[in-house]
Amino acid sequence: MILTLVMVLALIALRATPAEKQYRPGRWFILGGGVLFPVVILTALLIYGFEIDYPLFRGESEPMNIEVTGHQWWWEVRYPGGGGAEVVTANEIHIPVGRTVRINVRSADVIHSFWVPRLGGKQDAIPGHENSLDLHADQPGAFRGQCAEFCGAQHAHMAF
Ligand SMILES: [Cu+2]
Repeated sequence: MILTLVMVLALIALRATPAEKQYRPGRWFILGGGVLFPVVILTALLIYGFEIDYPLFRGESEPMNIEVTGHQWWWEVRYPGGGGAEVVTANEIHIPVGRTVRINVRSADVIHSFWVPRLGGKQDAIPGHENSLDLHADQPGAFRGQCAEFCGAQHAHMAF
């Protein structure tokens, strides 16, 4: 909208006759269009931007960690217990809604790829190396995951 306004004013200026070009707007035009207008618009955009960004900053200090290890052909899931017993599941990951969960991905044999399409991108599970990725579920539900790296004969069954 502002671009259109500027373009229209530029066109008017370009098409002006020499007599019209002698016109000098008052000080109000310079102060209004050159100072007041940008300050008001940029302040409004700044506030709007903070509104959008705020959820990103509201920050959970420490994300919940879940250790996931790829095996031929299943996923081992460990929930490190803070002082309590460690919980281990296979091919099933339970995460809280509305909280960022850090998935630490490893492999016990070949390269796999951890992927829950509706919650985030892919992360490779590489033998001897740990990768991590953050998942965030905004709504409760069941989200299918799949190994996204061909890892052997039963690769297609490596879902979670
Ligand atoms: Cu796999």
